[in-house]
Amino acid sequence: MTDAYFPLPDTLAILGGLPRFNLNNLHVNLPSRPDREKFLELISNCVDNNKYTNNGPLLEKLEEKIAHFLGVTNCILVANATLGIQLTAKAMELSGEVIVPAFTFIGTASALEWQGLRPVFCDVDPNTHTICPKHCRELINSKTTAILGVHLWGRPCPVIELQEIAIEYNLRLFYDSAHAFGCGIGNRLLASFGDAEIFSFHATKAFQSGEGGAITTNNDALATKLRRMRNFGFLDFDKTACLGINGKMSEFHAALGLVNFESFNKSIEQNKVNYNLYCSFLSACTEISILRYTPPHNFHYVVVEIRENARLTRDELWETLTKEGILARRYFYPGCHRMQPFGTLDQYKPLYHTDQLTKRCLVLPGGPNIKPEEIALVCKIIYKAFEENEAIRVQINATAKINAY
Ligand code: T4K
Repeated sequence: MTDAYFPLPDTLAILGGLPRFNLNNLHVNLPSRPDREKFLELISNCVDNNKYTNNGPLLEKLEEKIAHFLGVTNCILVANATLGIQLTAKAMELSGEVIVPAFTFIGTASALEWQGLRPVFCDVDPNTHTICPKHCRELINSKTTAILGVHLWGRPCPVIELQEIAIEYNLRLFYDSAHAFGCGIGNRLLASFGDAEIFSFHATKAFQSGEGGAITTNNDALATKLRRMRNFGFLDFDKTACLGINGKMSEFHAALGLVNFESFNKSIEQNKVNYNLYCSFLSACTEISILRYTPPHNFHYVVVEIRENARLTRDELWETLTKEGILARRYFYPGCHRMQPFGTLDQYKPLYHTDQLTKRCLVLPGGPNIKPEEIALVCKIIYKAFEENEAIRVQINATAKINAY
């Protein structure tokens, strides 16, 4: 590492220096930028054709492209992944309890609760961060009707073991694939495992349509039901087949999706370059480890784990970075089992590995738009923070005491 490339901060902001990113904060997963001209052209077509939503041509085109790309029979675009999970749970007529990892975004668990289902929180494998099949088995009882695995950070769940459990206990199995667009196992992309998979196309995701999501499945009957349910249950004008809701994606969102779809491969190539830069810059840092990905992967989340014996805790490092304008995120602290309405910070059912990981993980600014020099500076600040651990701890403790009065 050369100092010309890494302008060494004299004094860290937490110790009184100037924040390095004071003009423009550095965010996690900044949205990928669409080709403006193509996007505006599609939007302008919507206006010319007076077609804004309800199974429009852009939505149909995007569904077709995604299904083909992911190698799955059906892609049902929806307004967002949270609604996608709700629709899928409803369409599969789940009841009682659904086993789900607690180490995930709160939306995964809320979607179940919103459907009147009881999320039963499962621990995760500390190496993969995905649902632990052994613990999953222990949680099954007569009220269990399904397992909802989460391909966290785009790392695949143990799909074969989960399928075996589902068959053995006659459970439905579906996946929250919010992070996992373009990720896979061997040469099979995630999309067709279990009964269905649900992707998020939120602005902060590797593939984004502003807001949006997709349900993918090889089960044609389930897909037909989902398409109806997404549109109030309509079968035809004036005729409904089932209970439905408004879960549709608009043509504007589909337009953004179509444009971003064209540049998706380029965008994840850039993610990979940026991710590899982090890996090489931080390779000498013995206090943190970067979560590794096996291709095919979108390399979208740059997740580090702060080791137990590190000179700063995760929260101390997080506070130090935040003061510099580096808005790293503590996803998914403190775990759904310790968040309302499922539990509180003090009252919760402990989950050993989840409780460890939610205290140790930090997501660093990444995505396709971050510049190499920004990555370099983030890494330099991380090294410096560990070196200055004592002063940082004194400062954080002093601030905490002042705030307590
Ligand atoms: N399952 C999992 C495992 C998930 O992670 C998620 C969503 C879901 C299910 C549900 O999917 P959706 O129903 O949303 O489709 C964000 C996202 O809102 C959420 O979609 C995502 N996971 C979660 C991990 O992150 P916040 O509250 O952390 O987002 P926010 O607004 O702080 O944005 C993150 C950063 O991105 C900011 O630092 C600024 C930047 N940003 C964000 C937006 C929206 C921009 O620069 N421009 C933007 O337009 O939840």
